[in-house]
Amino acid sequence: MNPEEKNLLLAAQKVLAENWREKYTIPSSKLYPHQWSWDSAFISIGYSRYDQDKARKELLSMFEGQWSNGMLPHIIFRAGNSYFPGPEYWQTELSDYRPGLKTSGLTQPPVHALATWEIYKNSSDQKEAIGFLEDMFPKMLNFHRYLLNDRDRENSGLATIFHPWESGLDNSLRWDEPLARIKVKDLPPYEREDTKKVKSDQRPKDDDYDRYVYLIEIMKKYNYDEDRVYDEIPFKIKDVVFNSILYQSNKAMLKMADILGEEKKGIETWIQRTKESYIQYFCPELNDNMLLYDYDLIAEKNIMERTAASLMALCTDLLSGEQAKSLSSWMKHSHMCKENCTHDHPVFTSISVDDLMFNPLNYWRGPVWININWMLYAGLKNYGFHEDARNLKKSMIDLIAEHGFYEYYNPLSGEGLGADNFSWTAALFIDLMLEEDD
Ligand code: 9WN
Repeated sequence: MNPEEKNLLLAAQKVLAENWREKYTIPSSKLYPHQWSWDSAFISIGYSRYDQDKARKELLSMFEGQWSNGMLPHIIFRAGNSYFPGPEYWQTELSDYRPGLKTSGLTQPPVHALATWEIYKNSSDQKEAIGFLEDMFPKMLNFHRYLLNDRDRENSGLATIFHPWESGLDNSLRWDEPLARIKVKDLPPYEREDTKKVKSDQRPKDDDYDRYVYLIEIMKKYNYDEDRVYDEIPFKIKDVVFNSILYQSNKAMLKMADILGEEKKGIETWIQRTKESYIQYFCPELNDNMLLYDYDLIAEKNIMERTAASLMALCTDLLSGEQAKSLSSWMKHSHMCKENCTHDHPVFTSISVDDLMFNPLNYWRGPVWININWMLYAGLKNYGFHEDARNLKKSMIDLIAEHGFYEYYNPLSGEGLGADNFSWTAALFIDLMLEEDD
């Protein structure tokens, strides 16, 4: 590593050190002062490269918030800092399943088993690593059981999400149509905190927030009872990103079960079910380029928006070599990338720059996100597209090196947007810098 790279690595570690709070890491002090679920998983992957103790604490502390029905909430409210909606708004005391800690009442993509596996692989102390697997395995099994039972009435091996926040890609174009159908009634007054801290043109619209809040009102009305919410909530999606991650996480669970000598049958059944439904739900007419589209259970149709989510099959092992090749060549020739960049190779945008709705500044509606690119990078490597993977890695590193550790980036100028000193950007940067080259 040259001195410049060393400095960058130290700068990334400094971001994480500043955001570390005894046993967990906040995503960013400006906007997100609590502990978030999938953030914790990405962050722990970064720590696993240089501080195993923090990596383990990060994930274990996240599961302190797990509900007794297995649900892992998307936020644990740790400190008194302002965020809307805060614990007093969620009123999770309405649920019989809530934990002792204050949490939100919905979940986020299950990246945790993948992260646990990375921590295990990157550990140099075998005994500690196994002890960690032993601690994590039952918790994650419970979480996945919840997702594939309570959240899969269709028995499809694909979990249903009830809220855009559960996708992690909150105001993605994919949710416009399902959200537009929702008629908001009797909304209690509320005040947004986010737009006091970040310019509003970089954040979701007020109309979207009304719907986010309204969906929580419905969950509260039914005391977070999964069955009743499944019946009543007007947003029910089989999300392709969420389920691609869940499937790969189950594969990681199998490897852990092997090491721990745990029963594998249940996990194998889930995997088999997902395998049988994945293409049927997400890629109804087998198209040549294998693009994937979420399935809207209420409208009973796919959401035909081309976004980075359409590429996520690459992060699973569900494609044949041929299918992966056509998806990756579609990626190369598509406009899902930062076109006017100064680098030789693109990083992927959240939606196509050709799309009429493309907005280079607004959150999940155009900007570049490092976690999405990092997952696509892993997918390219897994399918053996090593040169493409190397190019993507270099572009991510260059983008961060030039513009800093931001939440997201303007694809046209590279400018950092949203929150600064953003933890998962720093953590995944560390992972890229410290991984061994293929
Ligand atoms: C709502 C913390 C989270 C990420 C999400 C991202 C954003 C929250 C918000 O920040 O969502 O959960 O207030 O906008 O969309 O992916 O986990 O970094």
